[in-house]
Amino acid sequence: MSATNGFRDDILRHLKYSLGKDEAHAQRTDWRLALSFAVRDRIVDPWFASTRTAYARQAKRVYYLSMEFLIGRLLEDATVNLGLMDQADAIFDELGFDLKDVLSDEPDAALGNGGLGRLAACFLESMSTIGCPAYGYGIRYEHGLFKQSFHEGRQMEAPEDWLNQIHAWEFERPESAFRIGFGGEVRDEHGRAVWTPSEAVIAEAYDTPIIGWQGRWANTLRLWAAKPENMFDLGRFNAGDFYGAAEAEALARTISRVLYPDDTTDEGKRLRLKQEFFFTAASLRDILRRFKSEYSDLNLLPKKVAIQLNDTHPAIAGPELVRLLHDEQNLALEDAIAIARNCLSYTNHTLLPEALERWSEGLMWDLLPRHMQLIEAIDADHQRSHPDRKVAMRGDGDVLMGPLAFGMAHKVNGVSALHTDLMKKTVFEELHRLHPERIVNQTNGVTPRRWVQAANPRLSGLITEAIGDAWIEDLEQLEKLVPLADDAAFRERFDAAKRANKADLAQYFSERDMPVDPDAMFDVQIKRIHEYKRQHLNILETIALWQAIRDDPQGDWVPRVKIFGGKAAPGYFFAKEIIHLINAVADKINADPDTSHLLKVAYPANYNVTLAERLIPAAELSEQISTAGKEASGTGNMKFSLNGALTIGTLDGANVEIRNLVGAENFFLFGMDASEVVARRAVEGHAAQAIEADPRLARALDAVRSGTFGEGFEGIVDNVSGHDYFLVASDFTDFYRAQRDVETAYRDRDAWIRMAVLNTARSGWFSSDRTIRGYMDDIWHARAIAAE
Ligand code: GPW
Repeated sequence: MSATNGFRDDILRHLKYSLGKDEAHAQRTDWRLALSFAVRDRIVDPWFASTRTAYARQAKRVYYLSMEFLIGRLLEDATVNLGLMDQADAIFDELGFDLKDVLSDEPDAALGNGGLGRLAACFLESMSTIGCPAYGYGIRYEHGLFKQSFHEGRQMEAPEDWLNQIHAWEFERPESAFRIGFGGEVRDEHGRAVWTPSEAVIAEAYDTPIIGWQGRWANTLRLWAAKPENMFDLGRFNAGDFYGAAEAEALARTISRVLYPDDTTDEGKRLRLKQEFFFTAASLRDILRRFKSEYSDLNLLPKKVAIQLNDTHPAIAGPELVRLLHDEQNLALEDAIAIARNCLSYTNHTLLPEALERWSEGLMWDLLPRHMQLIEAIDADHQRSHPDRKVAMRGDGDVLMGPLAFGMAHKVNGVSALHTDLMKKTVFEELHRLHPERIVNQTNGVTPRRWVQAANPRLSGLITEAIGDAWIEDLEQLEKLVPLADDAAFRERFDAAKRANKADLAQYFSERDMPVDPDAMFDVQIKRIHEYKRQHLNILETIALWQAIRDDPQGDWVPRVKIFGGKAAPGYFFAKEIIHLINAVADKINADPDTSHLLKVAYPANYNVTLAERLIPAAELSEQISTAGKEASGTGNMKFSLNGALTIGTLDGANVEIRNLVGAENFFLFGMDASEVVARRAVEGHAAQAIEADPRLARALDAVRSGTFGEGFEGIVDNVSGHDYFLVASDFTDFYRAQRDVETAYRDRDAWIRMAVLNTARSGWFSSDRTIRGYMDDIWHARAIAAE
């Protein structure tokens, strides 16, 4: 019997008995599901063991509340973490299938927009790897982030439908359900506030186990689905009113129907507030239920429960926990506030004013009347203890969720050193002065299991051969690669891995009508489309480069493929214009017979986690070019550096820390820093000045304005040459210079690879394992344990 037999038998058994499929008729999806069930079987025991151990040890549990979990596919991650990849490969080989093909059948679970949601997913995996007892809590959106396609270069949005097939990873828990109310009124009953909501929905739990590296520990991701209190109105149905009979159900389900497609801008919609309260309230009730099943003294709560708020989206947790403790558990208000604060902590992910959530007091009174009373009380309580200061949780008729979350948290963290520093100096300046111990930094990280081990098998194989495999759970061991940067044979193999990844990507592009030269430099900017991320700076530089090549087609140019990927929020007009321009420039440049062997633009539609896993291992240049002071951290930047891409970037977010670690000589820096940005903005006519001073920029803008790439781009030209809040014009000249430095460096392939090796070798600090340990030590005071 070969070692794969048990596993193989399980796959075949699931195909037959769980899916009811005969081997002879099984399709790719059937095989994928059979494999998923067989892998899932192997998660259940460690999952139970973890849960039991956490109970037995009376361990403190961490609860990570997030509106978004951008998980992507789960099968490969789980298979890798259980060490089953080779077996699975061999089994499917025998069955006559390509494992890769089977894995790629899984839909990409896009229950998030971008960095914030992906960070939550990396954190879940790291907490399981470390053995930190934890639950992720969020919403089980029926429809994740929309599918993007391009029509005549413009973004089209189609609904995403990941639940339209068997979802192998979740367990429905109809017995774990809570009634969540909205609206209604608050009455005083003998000095006690009694809230009677006017409507209610049921939050029902769905659990997904998240297995850590080597299957030692598994935590739970618990997502809430909204269901009606009463399935349907039989009376109305029997009376022939079929629509009316189903109305209540449809309305209730709306709450978990769709993920809001906004990223760093707040829509301010009533439904969004309902979603936030819905999952936060259900999670808190679940947390209290679990706590009360083990302990009776509520004063123990902060010793046993740490609740992390992923941005302000779950910030209503402050007042809701106070309400549960005070109104429902009869603690004194001051005690309820103190206990809640000692359980809660809050991560801030942006300083952009338009992204700081605020809800009108009118809406709050209407939807959450008791919470509004408590917010007034919490605010007053805070004002009382600091009578000389004016730091309100309310302003201009709005509840300010940042200050509310700050006030109700014992720790508040930023996500990179620069961002945390700016938090202290800007949005939370006054609150920081009052509570100088409260703000701490936890620089973001990414899980090396998914972003190196699984996504880049060629590189991970090479690393493991060179230094053993301990790096997978102790990423700073990559340092051991540093001396190998000077080893010609190692560099050659590193280069070979990168070239093979590039060849795979070139193949993928060519199958999608985007032929590219696999020997050209692969220059990648993948992230949400946003003004502050400045994809328009990148495309203007592309235009200027194209014009320069056309001027001198015989020049010594470095062939390049400019790769873009990303979605725009459907209502974000300017971002959509940028997408249109990139596609229009791609059409023009790619069709230019004089330059297309030297410069191509590739913009694959529907960028998602799965596409990122394909692009990042093949990237050579990572574009991290946001206006300094605007990108809180970035996490893509870390994935690139780990996979041996060099960064061209500003001193923004975690770029600063990447550059410090990999070395300034291995990083292409350009542009103004955060304080220069502020000063520059005060210069009247800064954009016009910059354009006047740089004929290349002027010419690129002229080409756009005069219709070289078609019509409809006045908005972008007017913005860059007018108000230009994000200083595209002022940073252009230095960006162009840095891009030429990149080319000079790239010409010496061997020196380039040396720099790439050093990027990989010195990026080990960016593991989300390190980040989670930081949260555990500084914020949660939680300890890792081993399952028994
Ligand atoms: F606005 N981020 C995000 F702060 O992806 F809430 N979506 C969001 O809605 C917000 C932030 C919010 C990102 C940051 O832009 C990025 O810089 C950071 O690396 C990431 O969150 C994770 O911290």
